[in-house]
Amino acid sequence: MTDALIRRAALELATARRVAVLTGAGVSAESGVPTFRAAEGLWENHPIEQVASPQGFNRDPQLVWQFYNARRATVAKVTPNPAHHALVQIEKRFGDNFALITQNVDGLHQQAGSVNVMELHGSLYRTRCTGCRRIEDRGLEPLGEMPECSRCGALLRPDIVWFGEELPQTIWQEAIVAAAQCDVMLVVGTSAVVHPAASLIPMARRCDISDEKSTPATVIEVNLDRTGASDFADIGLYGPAGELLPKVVEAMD
Ligand code: BV8
Ligand code: ZN
Repeated sequence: MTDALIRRAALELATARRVAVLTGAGVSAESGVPTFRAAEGLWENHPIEQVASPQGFNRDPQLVWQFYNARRATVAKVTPNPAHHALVQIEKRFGDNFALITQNVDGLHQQAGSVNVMELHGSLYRTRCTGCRRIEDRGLEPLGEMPECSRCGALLRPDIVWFGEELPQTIWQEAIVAAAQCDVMLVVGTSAVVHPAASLIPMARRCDISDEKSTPATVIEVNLDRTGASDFADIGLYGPAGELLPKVVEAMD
């Protein structure tokens, strides 16, 4: 059953003009990066509002930095997996007609070689000053318990979009255009719970009426299980992305 679905997915991709990909934590799972909502996931041990909200940061910035320093240390030790590499292969085939929209903050897509990456929720690599708002790429070096700005001395925060915070508007607008104009949207490793990122999937189905081709995009979901996005998916490939995506790419040739 899966082989036939893989061939169908490969055919849809091979005949597409524009491809958009939406990834979530599941695409990094086989690299060893914990996801959020699985058992033992990140949110199980760290209530969201405590460590991924501005209120939580204002209440206990040290706890928040502990959470993010630990995630930076984890990501520093892992490498991209075959799912990341398969997406690089697809981008190479489509060039400028390819957009990779990620909810992930681990930088593994870029490390694998993806170029057109839209980070909807920021990056573990960057800090933002709570005083002068300077944004810096600090790699994944340890930042200390309460890192301060070298320019104004104010407390730094991760340059990450927390719950209740707006997404970076330029990137969000680019993601909307990519979703509306694509012929195929590949949705990989997301529970499709978080908005507005998850709304890109129905957006792709509705298509971009200003575009000459007004057919809705074909949505292909790659996930271990069915999710809230599955109802929008024309093709569902259920299993590890690190195994399925390379097979789809291989079948595209
Ligand atoms: C905003 C940074 C307004 C943190 C993140 C009620 C209904 C709808 C929406 C809301 C609501 N109440 C509140 C909201 C809004 C809220 C929201 O969506 N809440 C959810 C929880 C209901 N959204 C917001 O607050 C957003 N902001 O709305 O602002 C606004 C507007 C204008 C002006 C001011 C304000 C901000 C959302 C961003 C929050 N930040 N990340 C950090 O990362 O440290 S979100 C967080 O969840 C991560 O970014 C993560 O990427 C994202 C989504 O999770 P997933 O990536 O999907 O990960 P998850 O673990 O859930 O799932 C993994 C999947 O992979 C699973 O399906 C699993 O089966 C699969 N998988 C596992 N292994 C594999 C695999 N698949 C394939 N292969 C494998 N090997
Ligand atoms: Zn500063």
